[in-house]
Amino acid sequence: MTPSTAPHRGALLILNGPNLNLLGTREPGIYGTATLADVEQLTEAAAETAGFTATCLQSNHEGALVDAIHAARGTAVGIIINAGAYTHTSVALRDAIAAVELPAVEVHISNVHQREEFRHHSYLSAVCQTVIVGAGIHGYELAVSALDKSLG
Ligand code: DHK
Repeated sequence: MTPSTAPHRGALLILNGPNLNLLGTREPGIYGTATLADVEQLTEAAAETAGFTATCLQSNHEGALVDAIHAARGTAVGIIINAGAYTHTSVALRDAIAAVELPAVEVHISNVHQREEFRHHSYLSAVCQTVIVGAGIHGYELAVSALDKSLG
């Protein structure tokens, strides 16, 4: 029988940080009305189409995000991360991404460069292969596409 999906290329870890559990009701003028479940569904679908599986995790806790990145080593082939506000504060997340040596894509739903000055700097960008901002939740699909290409 012909397989109905692309060959399995491994797992992508999809990480969402603080306050992203509130998507759908949180500042909809900035973040839109889609929920975290919607984001995870569309990312899983994009991953599956590209031949990956997706493991989704959201946490409001920095250490839980660090632990998830550590656990990705050996279990995932790439990481997509919207670290929320930790993007602008967390050396720990930056060091975790660097430590596991997996290709990572940083996503922000909003265009952080059009927003407050404190959102313009990211501790993560320098250790991520790709940065996607301002594409709304479509940014997560673009992130899958970026990993699809780079992982060959
Ligand atoms: C999400 C957040 O929670 C903010 O703290 C970031 C990002 C922007 C986003 O656009 O997805 O500054």
